Amino acid sequence: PFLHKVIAHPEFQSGEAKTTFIDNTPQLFEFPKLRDRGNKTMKYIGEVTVNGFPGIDKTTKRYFEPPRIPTDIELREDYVTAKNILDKDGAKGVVEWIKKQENVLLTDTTFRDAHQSLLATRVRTQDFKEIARLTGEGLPELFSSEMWGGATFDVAYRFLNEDPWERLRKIRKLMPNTLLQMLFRGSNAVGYQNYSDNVIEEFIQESARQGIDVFRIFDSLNWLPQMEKSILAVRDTGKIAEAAICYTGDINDPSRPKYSVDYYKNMAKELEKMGAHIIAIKDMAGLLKPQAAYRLISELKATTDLPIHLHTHDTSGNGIITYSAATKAGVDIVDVATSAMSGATSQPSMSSLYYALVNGDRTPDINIDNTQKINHYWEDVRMYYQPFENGLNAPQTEVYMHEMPGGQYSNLQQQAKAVGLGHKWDDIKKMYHTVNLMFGDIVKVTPSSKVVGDMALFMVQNELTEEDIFANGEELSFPESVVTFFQGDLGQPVGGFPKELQRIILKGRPAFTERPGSLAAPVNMEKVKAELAELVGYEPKLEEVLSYLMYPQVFLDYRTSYQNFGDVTLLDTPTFFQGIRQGESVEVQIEKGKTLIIRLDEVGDPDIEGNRVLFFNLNGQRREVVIKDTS
Ligand code: 3PY
Ligand code: ZN
Repeated sequence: PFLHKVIAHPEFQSGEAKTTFIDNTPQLFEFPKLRDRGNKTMKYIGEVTVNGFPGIDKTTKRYFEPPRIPTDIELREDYVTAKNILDKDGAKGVVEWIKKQENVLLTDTTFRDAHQSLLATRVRTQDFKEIARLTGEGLPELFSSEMWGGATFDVAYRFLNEDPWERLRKIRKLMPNTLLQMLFRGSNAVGYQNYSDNVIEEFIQESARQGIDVFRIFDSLNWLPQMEKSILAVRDTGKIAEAAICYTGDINDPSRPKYSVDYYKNMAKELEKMGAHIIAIKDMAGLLKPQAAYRLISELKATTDLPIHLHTHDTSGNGIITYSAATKAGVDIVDVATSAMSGATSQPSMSSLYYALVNGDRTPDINIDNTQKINHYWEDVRMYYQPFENGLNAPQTEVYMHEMPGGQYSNLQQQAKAVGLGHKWDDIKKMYHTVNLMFGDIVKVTPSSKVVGDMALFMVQNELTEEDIFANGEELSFPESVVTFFQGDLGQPVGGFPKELQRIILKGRPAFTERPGSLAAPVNMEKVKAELAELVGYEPKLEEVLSYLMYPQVFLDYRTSYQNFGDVTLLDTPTFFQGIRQGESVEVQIEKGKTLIIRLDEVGDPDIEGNRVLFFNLNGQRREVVIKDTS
């Protein structure tokens, strides 16, 4: 019947139909398009139903009540948000506005660092979409929402079959009056290696164009030359350049003089000179103890006129005390997460901080009832992701020993499990500490923290001690990331590389001390675009070229998965991770007013090649899908 309608159409009959025929008469093509989307969606559901999702036990399906979506968020009419000020008065206007605030301001990290640090970055766009608008409307006083960058870019493609740019666009639309903030790894952008300067600039421009307002820029070794291009590129877009100083060590510990108060003060001054609008202290592991926080923030406030934004992780359980001390010392903004997604390796809780400061000085100006209501939603949604929990549900003061970033903790744990070293996790944490000292006590944050993690895994896996490395290192073949790190690929660590270890690891290979970006030729974007067009079979958008430059194989795999399964972001999370069982049905809203109702009637036995026929019912029509059972 579909073909008959097309053939019978006068334009088709006239023999003049061009490709615009499809655009001009979409109603004729709707049915097959819908059918195609239905087939792809059933293929995905069939695939997870039969073969499971990586990291999730497929034998016992878990069922959930729908999350509590708040229905009675109180609105604050006419409130002028930080985003409204940016759009009207620019970055300078926002800086002036921050300085005028009496209360401590909040950044909500629920959409980025919180789930990166608790749930291996696995929270899906579908679950943000449900709550984003209510968060923007219910918490207009927030300075910003951190919702992009860091590991979210890579994990979206790699594990969630999602396009991170699409996530950005969706959240942008749902939160028009909230500053959207991203974490940007300086010359490493959202990757693990250095990129040419023009790639960094293009990435920043495109991210700003698509909705990022605040770029938190850091370098994984605190090496200033790696940050300058990014700061300037952000300034050029008119958005806010927040330059971050990574905090490590302990300024109050006289036995660790390398990272002293003066070290941080000097860095702040340099970043101010480079053009930063805001200075962030990025305490990625949660090492900043309360009294050190008071001292550091007081000294920084006396050093620079720029606002200070403090980021910590609550791994030790001391986060709220640290923020309370920092607030007393005059910190302008602190990073918190909704309670159900806070604590442990994540940020301290937004509502705990509110109550810690209520009826006193500088209490955050938020609607605490709205905060609680939004938190109910997250209490429920977090359950979906239970298989990705890192198991750390109590304070762990051991972090002061291993100094592992909150965002790395769950990732390295997964990496260890993947190579069969899950049971050696305690040894790996100790080795991480040893490796840091062997490397000369470096700043550890993505990607430098990954190098330390790779080396620690390598040593535990091969049962090597520090002495073994120095005695027999010539015969060992070190992980690639370790070799390129010692060559200078990530830049120069504070105080330089330890010479003897560098000699052992490089085995005569050259090392350089120049900024890697200054050695790399600019990337010919047109050429890369043509290369990608060849691979995907259509003219890619700039954002796709950038994704391909950051993660070539991951991006191509995502495209293949998209070809096979279509837009899987539309599935609810329990179905996405676990599929459906015989007799169950699921509704997938693919567009406003267009819903697929998919029921699984029967799962056939595998044939000799392992193929199973799955009998579905799609909107009342019987359908068969063949899935290869890989078990
Ligand atoms: C990242 O770069 O992903 C981080 O979260 C660093 O803390
Ligand atoms: Zn962090």
